[in-house]
Amino acid sequence: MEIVVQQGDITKVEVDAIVNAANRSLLGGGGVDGAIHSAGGPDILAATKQLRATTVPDGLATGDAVATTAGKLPARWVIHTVGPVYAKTIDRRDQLISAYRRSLEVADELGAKSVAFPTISAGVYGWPHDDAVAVAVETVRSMADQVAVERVIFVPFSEEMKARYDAQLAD
Ligand code: AR6
Repeated sequence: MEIVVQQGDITKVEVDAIVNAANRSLLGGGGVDGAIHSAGGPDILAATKQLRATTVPDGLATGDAVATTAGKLPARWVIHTVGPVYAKTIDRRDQLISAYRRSLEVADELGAKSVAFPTISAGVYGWPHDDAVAVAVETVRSMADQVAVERVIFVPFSEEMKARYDAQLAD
């Protein structure tokens, strides 16, 4: 598996699947979730509503992932995952690891060869940036031989986050 970093807007990345840092409702929000729904158009929301009406009536569990169409985005699928909200006194790191693992497993089931990830939980959900990037890189690396995904693209929004990925990947 090739792992690369490409700073910018994940909605513009040409890949088989882009991962969305969604919330349990799957019905949209701010941050990267809002950007994906607004760039991808209404087909994505129609598909997540359909999931809520069928397979995940109570919403998606934190750490799990599901796929929908990518609508007008230059990708075939959006894989919606839900990272944990950061809390100083509760260790939710396993849920963050699970969000990456399940996203890659769903990508593998779809037959996606290239997958782009935002930094899950690092925005509204408040995860410390250094650890958010460490979990992202460690988890994807640990799964490299378990999935047929050939290329993972980490897409940091800011230069500060790009530098963190570069440092983590150089280790
Ligand atoms: N491309 C790449 N990265 C982005 C983009 C973009 N277009 N926009 C933001 N980021 P967040 P979370 C970065 O808050 O912390 C939503 O309301 C951002 O700078 O999007 O998992 C959901 O509905 C940060 O580094 O996701 C949930 O309610 C990273 O993406 C909640 O936010 C993740 O920030 C999820 O919070």
